[in-house]
Amino acid sequence: MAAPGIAPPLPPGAARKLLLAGVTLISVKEHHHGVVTAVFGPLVRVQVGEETVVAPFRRRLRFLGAEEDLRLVVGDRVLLEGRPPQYVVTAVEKRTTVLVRRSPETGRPRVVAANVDQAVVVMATSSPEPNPRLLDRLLVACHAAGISPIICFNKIDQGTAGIDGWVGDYQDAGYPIVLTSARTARGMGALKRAVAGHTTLFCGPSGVGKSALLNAIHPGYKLREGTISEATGKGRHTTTTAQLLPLPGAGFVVDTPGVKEFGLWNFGPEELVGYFPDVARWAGQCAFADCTHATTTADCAVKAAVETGALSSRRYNSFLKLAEELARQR
Ligand SMILES: Nc1nc2c(ncn2[C@@H]2O[C@H](COP(=O)(O)OP(=O)(O)O)[C@@H](O)[C@H]2O)c(=O)[nH]1
Ligand SMILES: [Mg+2]
Ligand SMILES: [Zn+2]
Repeated sequence: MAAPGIAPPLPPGAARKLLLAGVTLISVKEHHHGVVTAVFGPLVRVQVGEETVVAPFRRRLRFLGAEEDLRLVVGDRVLLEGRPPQYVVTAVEKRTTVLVRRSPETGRPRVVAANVDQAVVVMATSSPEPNPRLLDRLLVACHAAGISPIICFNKIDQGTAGIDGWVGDYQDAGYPIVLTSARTARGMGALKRAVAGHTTLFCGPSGVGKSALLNAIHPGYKLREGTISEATGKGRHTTTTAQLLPLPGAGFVVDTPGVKEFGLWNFGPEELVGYFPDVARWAGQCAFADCTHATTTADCAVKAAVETGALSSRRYNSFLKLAEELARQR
């Protein structure tokens, strides 16, 4: 028994617990909620209510979810301390979705954006030439992230010859498709309806018209558009950082820099079939529960569908290539 007026000795660990409790108390004292709209090295732009602030972030940021990439990205919901306009970002709320790519430099996961619910994957019908293999990768990455993809073929004012041979593959797979021209505004009504009320990431190669489409959705964005070099047909990189923009009405859109490649992250070849809706449809009918739909010849419903033309051989080959790549990454 401790003598009256003298505090009993603290049990081991209690001081630390009190300290932690104290720290928690301090951090909940005066915090604000915001959403990251752009990241510039050590500073982030954050929407806090009606206000846009540029703030630094704590070196030891507290992530409230178990995240793979401990760096702030656009779309992150954050807690800030301080008083306007002197804020510091102290914590990051659990991310509901993350679109993750494997960094081509380090091989590590890099989150492109957090908390988006759908993605518009943009390809031009020409200049730059559409890249269906990259399109397949981006679609798979969206499925893996739990983000609904919409395919947008832009620049239809230049004709659709570049996609006529294979656009049907994506219709058969059940993807929503919009054909647009940011230049003539054709198809823009459908695209606007598709993004209204959602948080939508625009992704795809450089020069396909992502920024132009967003400017056509809302001219107030005044996003810089690239110029197409006549000689190479390649867009110049004008969007250098992703940014989150509020839509008039409700929702947000995210403009992203162009991607040349997109490394897949954090799932194995056996999950891939679930991310190819057209392959999955036939895989469900396959006689072998553990069929990889690749090497087996007899009774594979997927291979049979390719042979009869019910499943696109181009999509099937894309599936095989990605499955091999994922198996190598093991
Ligand atoms: N002909 C045509 N050109 C377009 C269209 N959309 C964008 N562009 C042009 O394509 C170039 C690249 O556009 P940009 O929006 O910067 O592409 P991003 O890199 O995907 O953001 C610019 O010169 C745009 O004017 C379109 O629908 N038709
Ligand atoms: Mg751009
Ligand atoms: Zn099979």
